[in-house]
Amino acid sequence: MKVLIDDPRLKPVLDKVQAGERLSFDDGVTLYRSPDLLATGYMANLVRERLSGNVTYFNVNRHINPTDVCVASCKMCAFGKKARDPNSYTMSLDQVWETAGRGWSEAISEFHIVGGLHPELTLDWFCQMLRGLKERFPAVHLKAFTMVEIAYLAQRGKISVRETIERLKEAGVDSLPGGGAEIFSERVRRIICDHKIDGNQWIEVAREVHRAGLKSNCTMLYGHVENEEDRVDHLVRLRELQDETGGFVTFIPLAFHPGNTALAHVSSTTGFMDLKNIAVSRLMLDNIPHIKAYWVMMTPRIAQIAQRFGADDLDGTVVEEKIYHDAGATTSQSLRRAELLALIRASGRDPVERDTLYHPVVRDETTVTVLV
Ligand code: V47
Repeated sequence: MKVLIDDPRLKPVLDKVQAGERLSFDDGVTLYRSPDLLATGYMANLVRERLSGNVTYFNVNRHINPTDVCVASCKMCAFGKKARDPNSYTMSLDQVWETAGRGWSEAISEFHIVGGLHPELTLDWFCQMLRGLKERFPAVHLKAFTMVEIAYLAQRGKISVRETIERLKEAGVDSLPGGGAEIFSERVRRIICDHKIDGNQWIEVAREVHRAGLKSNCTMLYGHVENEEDRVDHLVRLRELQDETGGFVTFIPLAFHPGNTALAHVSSTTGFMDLKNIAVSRLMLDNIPHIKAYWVMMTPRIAQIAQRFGADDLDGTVVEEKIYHDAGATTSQSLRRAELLALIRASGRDPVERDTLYHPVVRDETTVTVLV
């Protein structure tokens, strides 16, 4: 089929995409530098439809952030606070369990649990938290702890990363979210998050997680001080690990929100940039099944368009979001299931409710069945 391309530099990339060939580092940089968003989106949509057809996935989930106390001081983060800060909080176990149940209905299939690097909460405390959640909500999938939190718990407990993961798995962790990856480039990490594990360590923890038989997501934070090469390097390193382990389920490009951070002078990302990141990641990450347009971060309006630029997932109802709202996000803190359905249908896609690992969820008025 003849495809209209404004930017002739994209022609060799189009040939590869049409032939189902892997794109190179240089192709990634070319895509990022090209102003031809429509051609990039066309190619990403081709790949997206090869993988997921006309379906867009979503889930019914709730975020829980047990504490915002964090020993790191990442310049890109508005969420973490010092323990001495009167505005910081740390939930008791009872409060975590009570928060999980607040507004809870049979519908919720996932708790997404992440928090700061708290200097006093131990691995045992988190294992108790997980056991308590499983006892109270046995059908809910626990997607918990970023690679950064795992590394910190291991370091504090003076045990290996492998043992830390095994203990959390035994206590009830079902999979891991993709946060904390930011951008792997050392130059950039020194500026935005020099207090936490480096890119190689993030990859190493993810490798251990996958070796332990757990799936995880992965992310990339863009729109701060990184350049095109940094982004492509990040994507290629995730792609390499995925070739090795196959453990990543979904990739989520995260737009930097500068509000209330030490990088408040940085301009917010544009809709153009948000769509470009969705499209380029779909094209580069040929071995990761799903690309998520996280509506909290990119607004429901852009997330809706993203479904035609490479994304096949919109995340979920979320219910209570803190990390982006602390950094000035103006989106709502939750969407109802019916709103997600309407958003997806209005862009001509077929909504499919999924659980965390993409098994379709079937509902009638009172029960939820996960088709495995
Ligand atoms: O880890 C922190 C990033 C992440 C800011 O796995 C910021 O399904 C923008 O990882 N501006 C948390 N981003 C969100 C996240 C996530 C979201 C939805 C789904 C999944 C999943 C994962 O947000 C953090 C960090 O990388 N972040 N501060 C900020 N100011």
